[in-house]
Amino acid sequence: MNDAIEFSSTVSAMTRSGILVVTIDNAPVNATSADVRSGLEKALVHAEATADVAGVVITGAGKTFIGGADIREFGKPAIEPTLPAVIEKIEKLSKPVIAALNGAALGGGLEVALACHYRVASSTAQVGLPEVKLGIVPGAGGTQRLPRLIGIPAALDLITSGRSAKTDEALSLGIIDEIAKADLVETAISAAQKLSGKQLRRTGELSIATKEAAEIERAAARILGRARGQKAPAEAVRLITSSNRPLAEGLADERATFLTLRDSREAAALRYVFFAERESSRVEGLEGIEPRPVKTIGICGLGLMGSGIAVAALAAGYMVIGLDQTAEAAEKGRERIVGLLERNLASGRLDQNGFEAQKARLSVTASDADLASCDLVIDAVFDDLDVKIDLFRRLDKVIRPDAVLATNTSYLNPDEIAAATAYPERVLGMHFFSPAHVMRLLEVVRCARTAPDVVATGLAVAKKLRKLPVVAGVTEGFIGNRIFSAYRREAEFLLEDGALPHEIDAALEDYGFPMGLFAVYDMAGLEIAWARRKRQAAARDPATRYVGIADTLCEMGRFGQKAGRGWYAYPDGKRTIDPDVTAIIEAARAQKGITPRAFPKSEIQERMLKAMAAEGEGLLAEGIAARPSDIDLVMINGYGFPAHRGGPMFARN
Ligand code: T1G
Repeated sequence: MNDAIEFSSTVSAMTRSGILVVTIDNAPVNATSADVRSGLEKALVHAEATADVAGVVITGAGKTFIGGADIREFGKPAIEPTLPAVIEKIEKLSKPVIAALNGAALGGGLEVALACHYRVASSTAQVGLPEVKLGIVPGAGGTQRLPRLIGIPAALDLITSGRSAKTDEALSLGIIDEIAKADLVETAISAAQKLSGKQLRRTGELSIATKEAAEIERAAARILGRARGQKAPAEAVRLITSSNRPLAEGLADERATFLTLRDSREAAALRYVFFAERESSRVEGLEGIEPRPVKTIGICGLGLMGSGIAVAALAAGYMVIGLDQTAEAAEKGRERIVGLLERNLASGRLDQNGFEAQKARLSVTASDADLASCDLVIDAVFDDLDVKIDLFRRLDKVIRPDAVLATNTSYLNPDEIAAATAYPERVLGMHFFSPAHVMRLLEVVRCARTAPDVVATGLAVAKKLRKLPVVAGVTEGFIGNRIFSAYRREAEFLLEDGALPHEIDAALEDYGFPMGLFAVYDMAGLEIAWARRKRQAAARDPATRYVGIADTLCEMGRFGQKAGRGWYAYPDGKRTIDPDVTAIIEAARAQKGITPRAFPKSEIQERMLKAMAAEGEGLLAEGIAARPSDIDLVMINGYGFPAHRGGPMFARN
């Protein structure tokens, strides 16, 4: 072993047993920045020119191999060498180049590995080409080399979903050649020694199996159907399914497509979302504040929300104590939770050991006193102020003064709940979205008297639950439901002005929402919002515009899908435009003397976006939301706003 050679400030190497071991050390994720690329290129030139170097191993420092190209360089002037140029050099080197995957090999990171002549991975590594999640396609050979290695159908699945594959799957697919049983780099060095002087397997020269034409067509159709108009998945399909052509031709097409998409609005939106997700848990005033330790979580109310929260907490490794009003109800809650765990087991998301371990960490009770050992208690009982205040007063008596109390209310004022307790500083809102074990979004609501370390605890627990936390202040509906109310209000104004529910829904689906507002409304049921409107009626300002059409539907028992009719009718469960609803809307217009007019999709979309962004401005001005990107994350992760549009605040720019 000789001295280290610095090929750049982020790339160094040592020769070990005649093999040049090149390490990329570019925190935090070893992204292939300009410095990494030039360092790699110099290392390859050195290896090629140095007689006593028989091969090369490339690996990363820390827990990541290469997290991809440096996204922060996007949109900036290109600096040579480009990643494709470095990758071509790897593939064409006359000496074996081994990729030693010490952790995540994503995007450009996997593309580097694909150009190597052999890939060995540690058992904790993961591989993927997530570029479509950034509105782009792999731009350094991924769409051309991956199909050569694993076939078109498997490449289509990985690239158009952007998902990662763990090492077992990567080995069975043929992406990697070996999982290191001993030291990773030693394993790679011996692979290089074995391949030295041998015919090297260059991925780019491999031919592509073409026998699965029908399967490929079916897969492509499915993917395009799911893309909902996004460009990147469609371009990825085109590049992968046409990869059976000369490599250079495919690479040139891929690169041109990558560069076009990279500079697109869609990619800018998804990059914005990428960094926004990493920003959301950075909260002013919490720098250096340690969260309180949480090992055991109590959950009050084991209905739909409570059982979902319990499953998320068990999956995150917490002890869970579920409380319900009676022993029967508590037992029903356990069955519901265990039922969800069994579903995870059946779908392979959980193995038998995991299932047993999670079940073992769950206990249920009908006695408040059994929550005494909890570090955090989350209320998921019926959304009624008196019910919640009574519960919090009872909990105050049994749990430790330093334990944290959280309410999952969606619309009540958590300040009023906190004020009813002995230690309001330990109360905050943790607003989960249904189903709570699936939906990523978690609004962490800071009440007027919530202590900073309690907010920090909410954020830390959210991260451990693998949720996307967004901090919100106290207002009716916090960030999400407040914007949703504005969005719903504008949609109802449009109804009076001349549009119909299916036209508004079509405009929203055309924009990229998975489902239009009125269809969502019918699915969720109209009665909860009606009850709230009735509660608010006395305080409503008669001067503000109010649309009573939804009230009329509710008075007629049209509560939505489960009632067989709402904004739509559901003969045999199928959503159908209902002329009765059109008549109700026309009558409402006539009553107000409104002359309806037709609305093109674009105008409907514009009015809806404007209403959401205007409400967002209000939230920022009131300090309820800390930054526009937090509002966008809430709407994308909680209300189906298409991520490739960036969210209502991004979209207004
Ligand atoms: N470029 C620049 N910064 C990045 C980055 C990247 N590729 N990946 C992560 N970061 C930053 C991130 O913003 C954060 O910064 C810090 O690293 C830690 O990230 C040609 C063009 C690798 C699994 O899409 O999935 O290659 O907030 O909190 O949870 O085909 O980061 O601390 O200032 O997420 O440990 C394709 C993106 C790029 C992978 C690590 N690659 N990254 O997760 O840390 S496009 C990706 C991730 C491409 C080529 C194309 C994850 C991770 P800060 P983190 P983590």
